[in-house]
Amino acid sequence: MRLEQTHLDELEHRGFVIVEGFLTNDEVERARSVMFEIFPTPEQYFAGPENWPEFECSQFSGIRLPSYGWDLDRLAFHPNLVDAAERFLGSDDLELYKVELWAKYSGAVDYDQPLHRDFGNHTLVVPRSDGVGRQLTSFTLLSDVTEADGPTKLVPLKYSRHIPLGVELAAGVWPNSLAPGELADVEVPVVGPAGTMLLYRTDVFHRGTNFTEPNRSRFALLADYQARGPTWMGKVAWPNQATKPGWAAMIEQASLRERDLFGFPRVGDPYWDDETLAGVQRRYPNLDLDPYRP
Ligand SMILES: O=C(O)CCC(=O)C(=O)O
Repeated sequence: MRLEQTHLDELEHRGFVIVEGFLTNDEVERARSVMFEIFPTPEQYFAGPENWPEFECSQFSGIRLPSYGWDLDRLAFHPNLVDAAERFLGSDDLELYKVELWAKYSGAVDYDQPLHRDFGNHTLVVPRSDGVGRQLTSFTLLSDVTEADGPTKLVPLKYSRHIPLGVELAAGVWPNSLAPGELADVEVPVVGPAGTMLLYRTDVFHRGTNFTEPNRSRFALLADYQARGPTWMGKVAWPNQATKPGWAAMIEQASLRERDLFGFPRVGDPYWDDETLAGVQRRYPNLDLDPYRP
């Protein structure tokens, strides 16, 4: 679904927007079949949680970085997500600065988090209040999420604008300066069917929450965007992922524009010469390099 201007206005003023039906059912089903090659299905997991001790290490141990497989990879640069990022960030020169696939299973670990703002580990400084040079973070739900499924909870900006940016970080407390329970009465849970999109600003207080029933699970793909340029913002260094299985296949299948989102050298960049073309072709044997030839 292409986002309406009203969605982007809500993102701007409330600090987040929850969009049901962002993905088609077919897109969800294809992504889930790739995902369950990576993670156990709920049925597999709950048949023997002791077989999957890796999910018990920490609440973040269910996070996998790309590449996953095309039908899942493509959700990180879904045309309607890129379109929303372009419109919200006011630029078509975008950088996809983080992608994570996150599986959570009830009972594996304590998933509760304090309220925090994501800019703490997405920038070296603080976001500008006029929005210049800002970032956009997203969760695409890949399972149905109810109140029992550990939904993300967010605080509309109007309840937190009075809390100066950076106080929690200056105090050296990650990631929260709010007392437990503070603002709990105004938290909004991100519930919805698989295929729902959450977009939020990095200056919005939010938190992960615990499952409240057994045998529940939650799966989501997180993809974050910023306009290319500032050296003080980001999260994942793509070259550090580029030797992973599936990476070459993803880059080969991606369009010129999609490769650009990862920072791949552009058409016309002086990087390209006969030697680099030959080397890149060896590294990505199925990549059509013709557009890059000087
Ligand atoms: O998983 C979630 O629902 C939120 C996680 C989160 O906010 C974080 O880890 O920073």
